[in-house]
Amino acid sequence: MDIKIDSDNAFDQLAIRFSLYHLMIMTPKHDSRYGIGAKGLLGEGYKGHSFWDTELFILPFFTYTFPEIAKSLLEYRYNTIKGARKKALDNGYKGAMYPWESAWTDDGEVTPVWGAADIITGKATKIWSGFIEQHITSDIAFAVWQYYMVTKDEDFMEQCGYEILLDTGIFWGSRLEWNEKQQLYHINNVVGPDEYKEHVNNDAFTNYMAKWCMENAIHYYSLLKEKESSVFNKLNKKLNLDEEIPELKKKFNKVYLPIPNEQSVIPQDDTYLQKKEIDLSSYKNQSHVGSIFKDYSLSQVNEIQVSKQASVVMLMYLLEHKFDDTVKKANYNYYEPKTLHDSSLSLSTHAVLASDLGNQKLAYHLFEKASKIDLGPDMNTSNHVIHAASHGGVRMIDGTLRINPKLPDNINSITYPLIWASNKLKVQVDKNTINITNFGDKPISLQVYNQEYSIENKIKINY
Ligand code: IFM
Repeated sequence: MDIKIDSDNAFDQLAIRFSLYHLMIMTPKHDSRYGIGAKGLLGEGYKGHSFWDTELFILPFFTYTFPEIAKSLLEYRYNTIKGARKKALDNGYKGAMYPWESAWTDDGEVTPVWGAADIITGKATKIWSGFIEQHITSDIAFAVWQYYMVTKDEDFMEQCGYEILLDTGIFWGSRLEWNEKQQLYHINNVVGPDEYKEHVNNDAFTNYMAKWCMENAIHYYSLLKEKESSVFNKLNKKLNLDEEIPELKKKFNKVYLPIPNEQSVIPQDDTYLQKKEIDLSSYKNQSHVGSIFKDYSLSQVNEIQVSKQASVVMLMYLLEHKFDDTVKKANYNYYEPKTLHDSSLSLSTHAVLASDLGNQKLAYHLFEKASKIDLGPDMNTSNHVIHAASHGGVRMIDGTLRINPKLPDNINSITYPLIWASNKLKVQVDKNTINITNFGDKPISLQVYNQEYSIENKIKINY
């Protein structure tokens, strides 16, 4: 699993190994009744609960290097599906609505209801995430699909994966709200990944990911039905697929997605772009996260164009093939200056997108900042123990392995292992060449800088 970095700054290698070490020690590999706590193994921050941090930020590392561990983590989500169904039912929906925070397998939703005191009223602030931060349901489906695309593990899909993909799609179908005026389905009253905006309608990340989740459910329903497999019959009986999925299909084309405006900016939600703008410089230069709450309460922050963490930018990273570079750049440039990176999940996503957009200097700067969250000179950043998710990190685009390295100036080479469909690979990247060795017994296909390659043993590509 070692990622070797030859960098002018020796700290980079240390930081990567620090992350690898924590990823390995904090993950319960032995028992799929446990997930990863958002603060790792070292302490009790977030009560050891599992969030979307696992599926979108940590799991890719395991999917590409230790697929059996990734499988165990996904089985944990399968083991909690009962609680997800209960949550859906309690809220008047169908299917599986995953808890925002998850603990023991049949606990269901465990997000605390009350948090820190509001600086204006002195009263405890309600934590809405457990009620309305719902994108986790699509995030889990996305991770299942990503694991399947990378590993081709049909066995897991038959035991657990298809059921998660189908039942999460069914949830979203029942969650949609018809908007008579627009003649479209909306998703109202949610918290998206940007937790500084509560009770918003049509959060871009939530809507796009929900639509992706529905599309995936429809796709796998058709595929399984066509094969007339025993899995189909079992799931059809359990989830009433022949009724639910045609219903979902009818709604699918009418799901509203916020589209880029004239400046190519996708509105983060129905009201974000109309909110007031303030000078954020002191908060952008803060030494400790959350400094905005010394001046504003959460409900005041709700009315300002300021974001806690990557939200539209996170969407551009996950569904990157759906947006062109103009849109990616416009959104990055619009939202990053308004983002305080008050969540440790934010810097790594921005670093990857900055690199995609060709700004290697910025990408390296953000990578450095991200790697100092738990390992930097400011000891207070880890008061509540490490930030598990900022130690995750590699890409598969729509089922295809893609390697598009862009080394920042101070990094001379990177070497890392990967497992693709049970084939072990070694990737070595330096300033001008990429060497890929396939130790497996099957040739693998992949894309490097938009060129298709098939690798049986070894390939050297000059770039
Ligand atoms: O899941 C995250 C969330 O995105 C931001 N607040 C902290 C959670 C746990 O890390």
